[in-house]
Formats: sequence, C-alpha cells, structure tokens
Amino acid sequence: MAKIDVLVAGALRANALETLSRLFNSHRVAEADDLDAVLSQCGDAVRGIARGGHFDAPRELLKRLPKLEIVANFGVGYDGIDLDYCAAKGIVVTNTPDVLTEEVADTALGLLLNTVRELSAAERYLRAGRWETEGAYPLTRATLRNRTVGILGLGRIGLAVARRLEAMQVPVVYHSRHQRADVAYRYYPDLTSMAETVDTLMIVLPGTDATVNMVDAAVLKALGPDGIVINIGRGSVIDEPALIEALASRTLFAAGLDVFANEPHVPEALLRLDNAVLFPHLGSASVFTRDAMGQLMIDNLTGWFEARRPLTPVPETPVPQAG
Ligand code: 8YV
Repeated sequence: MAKIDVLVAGALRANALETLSRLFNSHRVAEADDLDAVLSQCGDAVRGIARGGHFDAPRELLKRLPKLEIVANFGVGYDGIDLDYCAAKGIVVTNTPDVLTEEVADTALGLLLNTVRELSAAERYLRAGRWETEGAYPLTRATLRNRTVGILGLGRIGLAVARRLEAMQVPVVYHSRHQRADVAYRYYPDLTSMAETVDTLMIVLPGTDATVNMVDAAVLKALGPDGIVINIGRGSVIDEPALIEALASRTLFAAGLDVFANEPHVPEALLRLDNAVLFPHLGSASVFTRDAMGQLMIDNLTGWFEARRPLTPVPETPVPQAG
C-alpha cells in the first residue's frame, strides 16, 4: 500500500525523523523558508503534519493542504496552530501531555531555586576566580523559607510543581479558570487578589488568546518589591515590557524565565538585568522526555491513520467516531 504523505515540519530529533520516514512518505520542512518549495511538490497529497518546535501552522499554511486530516504536535502546548480552522474543517489536532509533566515540573523547581538563591550567579562568581580573591559569595537576600507560591494554572504540570513545593514545606495557593475539587490548596478566583497575598508567582499556563498578557503591570505591582515571577508556561502570558520595567526599577525582586514572547529572541534589556535568570526554553529538553514526546506524536499519527483513534487529541478539535 502506498505510504501516506506527511509534512514533517520544524525541530524534531533525528530518531523521530527516521521513524517518520519509515512509516510515511515524509516531506521535510526544517525551516519556514523551505515551505513553498516543499508544498509545490506535495501540498495536494499531504494528509498529516508532524509539527516540531517553532514551526507555526497558521490558516494560510493549512489552507494549502486540502487533504489534511491531522496535525500531530510535538509538545503539550499547541499555540501557533489555527484551531478554529482545524475544528471547522474536521482536522484533528493532537499534543503530547503527561510524558513531559515531571520533567517540566523538575525544571520549574530548578528555575525557582536558581532564581531565589542566585545559583547561576554564584557559579559564575566561582568560575571567575572571585571566591579565592574576594571571599564567599554574598548571602542571598531571598530564600524559599517564608515564601508562599501562587501557581497560575493548576493543570497537570502545575499540580506536579505544587506537589514538589509541598514536599519542600513551601505553602501553595493557586489561580486557574476553575477551582479543582481534588486539591486542598487555597483557590483564588482573581489573579490580582492572589498576587496581593503571595510573594512568588509560578506561571504554568498555555499560550492562548485568553492568557495573553494576563500577568500585566498591575499583577506585578501586586506582588510587590519582594516579588518573584517564574515562567515555565508561555512567554505571551507575561507583558514582557512591563516585566522588564518592574525588574529594572526593582519594584519586583527577580524573575526566572524559561519562555519568552518572541523566541529565540530575548530582549537585550532582559539580558542586561542581574535579577533575571534566563533559560533557553528547556523545560522538557532531556533526551528521555523528548524521545517520549516524539513517540507519542508518532503514535497519534499512526493511531489516526490506522484506526481513526489518535491517543491524545486536544479538546478544541473533534475526533470523528471510528465507524
Ligand atoms: C517544547 C513545550 O519546547 O511541550 C511544550 O509545550 O513548550 C516544550 O516541551 C516544545 O514543544 C518542543 O518543540
């Protein structure tokens, strides 16, 4: 039987690319610039997209694929895919939840500890020879002791972060769209009210129209001058210029960021700040977890094409019942 045509777009690991070429007639688009050339060859035949990092699937692209049935996303977050268009056309979108939950939660804790206790700065101090010449690294002004963490977004990853904090004796409260019935953490229906009562905000939200700039100047002000913001969700959730302003004027104590508004670009003003810890979007970036994500993305494609049963479809796009 002829292999099914799949567009393989964006950053994916070599072993995933190899499996995709074995299972499908795989059309590789590593960079958006290559798109026109590839689509002129195969656009009419493509029935699936394997979508890797930093490759958007806007309406203009999707419209050029008249036979498209499924967009299998490599990642739990699926911003950048036009969901309205997919839902209207009956195109299924899948993501990679669960397999990355613990890894991203580990990174969130690492970023929090690093920001609070200045671990990266302390290591730079040692490597620069300053321990020997100037003595011990200064005591950190911040500590996790006596802090309360407000988690913004208590989904799978938020919950895994909360459990880690609980084990570290750090009190946790949360704000999300709905109160959860299965946890005892205090729920705040209003984000600014939560920010007024906590000193540490842990952002674990996806990037959607509803979450854009949710953490704005007012929320940052409510956190106060001891406030620390950690973002492991999406850069679009924070008003980035407002954050830079708050950090620069020390009306906010510090920030730890794994995600940015316009990746991989990080604003020069953020790079200059010594009260920001900056990671290059590495929340899920271990070989173990990225392989599990790649496998789930591929299993979603094969599940769909073999039995109309994708494993992890997103709620916004309908999955027609197998008949
Ligand atoms: C990855 C992520 O960076 O899962 C997500 O939503 O942001 C990360 O795990 C990304 O998906 C890989 O391209």
